[in-house]
Amino acid sequence: MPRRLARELSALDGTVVRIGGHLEDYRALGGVAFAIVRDGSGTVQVTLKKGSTDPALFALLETLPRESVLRVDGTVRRSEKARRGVELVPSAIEVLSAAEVPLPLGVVDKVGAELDTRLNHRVLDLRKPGVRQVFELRSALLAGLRHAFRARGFLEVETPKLLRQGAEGGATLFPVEYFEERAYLAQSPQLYKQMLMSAGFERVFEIAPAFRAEPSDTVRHITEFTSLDAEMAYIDSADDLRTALEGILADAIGEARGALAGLGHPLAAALPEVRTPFPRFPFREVEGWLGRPGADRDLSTEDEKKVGEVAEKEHGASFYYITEFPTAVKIATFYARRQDDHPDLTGYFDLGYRGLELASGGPREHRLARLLDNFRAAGVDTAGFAGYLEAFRFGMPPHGGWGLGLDRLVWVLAGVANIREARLFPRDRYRLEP
Ligand code: AMO
Repeated sequence: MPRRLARELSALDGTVVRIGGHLEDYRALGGVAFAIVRDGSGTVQVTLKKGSTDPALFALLETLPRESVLRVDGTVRRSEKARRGVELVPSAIEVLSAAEVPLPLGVVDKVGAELDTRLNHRVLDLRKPGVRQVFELRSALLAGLRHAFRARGFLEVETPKLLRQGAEGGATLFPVEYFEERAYLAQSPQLYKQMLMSAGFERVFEIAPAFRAEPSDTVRHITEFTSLDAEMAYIDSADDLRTALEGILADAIGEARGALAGLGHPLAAALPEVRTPFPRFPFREVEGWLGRPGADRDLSTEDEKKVGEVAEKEHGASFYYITEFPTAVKIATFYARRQDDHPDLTGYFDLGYRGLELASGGPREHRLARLLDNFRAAGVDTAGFAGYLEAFRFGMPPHGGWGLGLDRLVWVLAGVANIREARLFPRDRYRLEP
């Protein structure tokens, strides 16, 4: 007999079916007993009645630990009192896998456990429907993002994650023993997405893990995150990038909202109607709001929050760009192009959402001589960058791109408290397991 899902049963009144799932709860009340079985689509009430149900089934469920995995065969019957309007009257129950007792983490407990406890026992935590919903939102968003990129002619690519050199500064590189050599885990696909511009691919995107040895223990940093990267050739200005990015986000979030709403998903309403264009605030203006005009200092977390407040209060915007980062702030970003008419400014921008940096990007330096100047200014040795630099020697179109932290986007859209909750099995300074 093929297995049916909990959500299918309301249409199957009177039918003999098989279900499978975890035993969420069992309650005996005199002559009747109720077992709640949870599968990936919801729960089923299995109703046992003294006199008509095999007494062995009562005995089995009485002693079976919560969260054990069961298979139940039975008849679907209308019931006013059951949650979905139907219950299952069992004829046979088989235990497929018994759970140990006690459970280290309750699955239906109303009392919230500490995040650390939840992450230590993440498999049990993920069984909670509210936790699973975050990943349903994530999956819907990924589908929407892929469609939005493809609709704009972007090719999805995959670049190496084992590298000889990093692109985002030595402090956050993870070294790896690589036979007789030292390699590093990729902090970003930066160098490769640019090389693909020289390869003539023109528009690429990648959704892949990025690794940063990020020692700070914050709600916004993890050591393994999913980076959503894009690169576009023949751009005329940074605004070409911003227009593409905001359009992709608006389309992807809109598609995800539609898809989730169609399923009656509780998080559909959490996805905002995204209005474009997003306001653009030049960095020099933002420095004024922060009371330090011309200071050329990068934004701290507190600064970012302040900018988010101004965007919300004065511009009614959740999403916004901070544009034209000064060269002094981006000096380590050797691949960032300085403006030809304003060499103290780059075309670099951040995408913010209510005080959180979601993405950063900008036009790249595609002229080899100037790129080498940037390496020198950044104090970065070109040894180990031969493959990257070769891409500039045989014809490189002007180009630019951005990197967006997918976990940050899911975190804020799902409305969970910590970026770790947006990943199935997060990695941070103190967590390599589970
Ligand atoms: P950047 O270093 O700003 O830029 O990273 C891009 C985006 O990635 C996310 N992010 C992180 N998310 C979680 N935990 C972390 N430790 C973490 N570090 C970064 C953020 C950030 O905005 N190569 C450039 C992009 C480009 O210019 O195309 C880059 O990596 O959301």
